[in-house]
Amino acid sequence: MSLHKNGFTIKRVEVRLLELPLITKFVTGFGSIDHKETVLLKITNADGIIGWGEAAALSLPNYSPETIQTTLIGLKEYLLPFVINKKFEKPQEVYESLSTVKGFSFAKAAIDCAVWMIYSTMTNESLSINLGGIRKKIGVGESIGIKKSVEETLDEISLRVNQGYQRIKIKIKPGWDIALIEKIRNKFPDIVLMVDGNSSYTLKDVKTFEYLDKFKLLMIEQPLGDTDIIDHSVLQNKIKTPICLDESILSVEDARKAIDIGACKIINIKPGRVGGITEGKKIHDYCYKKNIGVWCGGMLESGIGRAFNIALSSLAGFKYPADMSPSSFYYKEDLIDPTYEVGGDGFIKVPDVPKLGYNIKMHRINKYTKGKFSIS
Ligand code: OSB
Ligand code: MG
Repeated sequence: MSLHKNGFTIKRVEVRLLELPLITKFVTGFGSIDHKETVLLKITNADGIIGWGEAAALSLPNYSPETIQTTLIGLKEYLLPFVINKKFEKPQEVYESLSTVKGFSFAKAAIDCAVWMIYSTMTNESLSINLGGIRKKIGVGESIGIKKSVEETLDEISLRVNQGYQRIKIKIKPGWDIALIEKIRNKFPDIVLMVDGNSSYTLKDVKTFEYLDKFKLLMIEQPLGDTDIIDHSVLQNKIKTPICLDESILSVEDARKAIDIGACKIINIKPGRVGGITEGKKIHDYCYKKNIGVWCGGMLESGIGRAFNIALSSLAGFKYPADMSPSSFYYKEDLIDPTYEVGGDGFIKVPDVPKLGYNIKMHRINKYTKGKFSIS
């Protein structure tokens, strides 16, 4: 630990915009993702140690107000000027130093994660160990988008269940819900099943959710609007199935308020949505104390972003499987090689080596880069 007793100074930051072609498009209650733009950040410290981070915002402001384009502006104009040439003692301080900038969670997450990777190199311990993780492997599930037909959905479920995925999450929207879930339950009475509404319902749809109660769903994720935590508490009072919040929770303070008013029983923690793994761990720690279950969601990140999701998921309170839709289903090639591997038991091994824990493929990053700039 002596290496970091003098802290570290962020000397250079390179920002890249990538476009990763999607083999399969991903359709949700908020719209369709046809190609995946993503932002990668490479931070170099004064000792030449490198850290990578990913801002996996979406191209359109449908899931969150931040988009790939505003991430780039946020990094360049508001966030990177705060950290460049500054000296920090602990990785958490970097995220804290950005607190006067509101929003830009995905951009902040990229910085935060890159700094944790540098810290992992400095301490010569894995990301998981640095975060206080205890799990050696994490359970995973798939998030299945809205398909053209029920049959296609059933086929996808069969495939993943046979591959070992521990739970199946189905995207729903008004008109693509009860009939679908009924058919899924008829064919798969015992699988661990949940749904995600991606904010596409309102309290006018209470009956739909009362009806869904009979399908033994593990949870219902973000049925109502992102700012509707009061309405979520009304809905939670009317149904037995636990509500899990995704879009509504951007910070540990949001988590505290949602839990206090009974808006949810479970929280989906995504490093990108909450500003990184520093804030993600805070939300975890708070929920752990309150006995609120958490799990790690995804944003179809490349393997670079996924590496941080996996490390975070190794904390004790991550008691439900993480969203880890298979890389090979969406991407012809990942930016890490080999990519994370889901075993037949539905677990991914948590890397026990320092840095990212996976090999970054620089030629692939270069191949998919559409633009870049750097600050030093
Ligand atoms: O709501 O969880 C979501 C992807 C993009 C935007 C929102 C969501 C998702 C997913 C993907 O469900 C899950 C994954 O990354 O495997
Ligand atoms: Mg969700």
